[in-house]
Amino acid sequence: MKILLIYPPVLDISKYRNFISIAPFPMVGLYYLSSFLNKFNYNCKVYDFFSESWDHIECILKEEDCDIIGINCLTESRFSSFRLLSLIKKIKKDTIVIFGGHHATHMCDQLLNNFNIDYIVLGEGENKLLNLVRAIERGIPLESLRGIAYKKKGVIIKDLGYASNSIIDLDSLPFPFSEQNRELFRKYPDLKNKHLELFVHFFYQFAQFFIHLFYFLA
Ligand code: B12
Repeated sequence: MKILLIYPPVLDISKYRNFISIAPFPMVGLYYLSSFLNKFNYNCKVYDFFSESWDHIECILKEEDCDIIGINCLTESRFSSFRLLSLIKKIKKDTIVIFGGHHATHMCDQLLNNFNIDYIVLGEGENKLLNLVRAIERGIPLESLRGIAYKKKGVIIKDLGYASNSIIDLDSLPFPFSEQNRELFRKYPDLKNKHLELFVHFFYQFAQFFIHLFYFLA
């Protein structure tokens, strides 16, 4: 089974391109998932579309042959996740789409009711995604799976055992980055030359925190 895991573009790059607030560091979650699945002999690859154009993304999706696509969904980048989902459902109708990440976990009912998502993995993903992929491959009933949400005959089925299947010994996980995918880091700003911007970023985040706290307490 071939699986693609995708980070959608973050926010509107055209609007924010000069501001480092937007994910200056590569994300790690999907790389952990991919190296974990590959350890079990799946063919899993990650695309980080951090700053890619939608035309480029469409070309890559058309070229890639895969059975399952997993999409990361955070609150701030959720609209990109939804756009990616529609694109996949338009050009790769039979591909199974799985969502995961913080927004998908906590808003799973809303997402399943409003979008054509096949499955949502709730919370930590490694064991749950492996079990789900195996179940899809082998036709195992999904009711037995922990930490998965999906729709069956219009009804949402979800197992909220987020913490079940958690990996206790994190050192047992394979290292997320291989020599090949290390080159992906190229698309991120060179942090060595960005101290000032980093400072501005963290100052901005702190200021936002206190403004929210002020409004909350007032
Ligand atoms: C480190 C960090 C960052 C780093 C990322 C560095 C990195 N190497 O990943 C930086 C500084 C870049 C960053 C940026 C942002 N972050 Co941040 N970040 C975190 C933090 C502290 C840890 C994330 C992490 O690495 N976790 C470890 C990895 C292994 O876990 P993971 O990514 O969640 O992935 C696992 C599961 O979620 C799941 N999973 C995830 N995606 C998928 C997809 C599929 C298909 C499946 C099956 C499973 C799955 O499986 C993975 C493995 O178990 C979290 C807080 C937290 N405790 O998680 C906040 C957090 C994720 N960030 C948050 C926010 C808001 C942001 C920003 C929007 C901030 C901003 N205004 O710019 C940006 C947006 C980034 C983006 N791409 O959209 C929020 C998200 C809230 C939400 N509801 O979505 C969090 C939860 C903090 C919070 N409590 O507010 N962040």
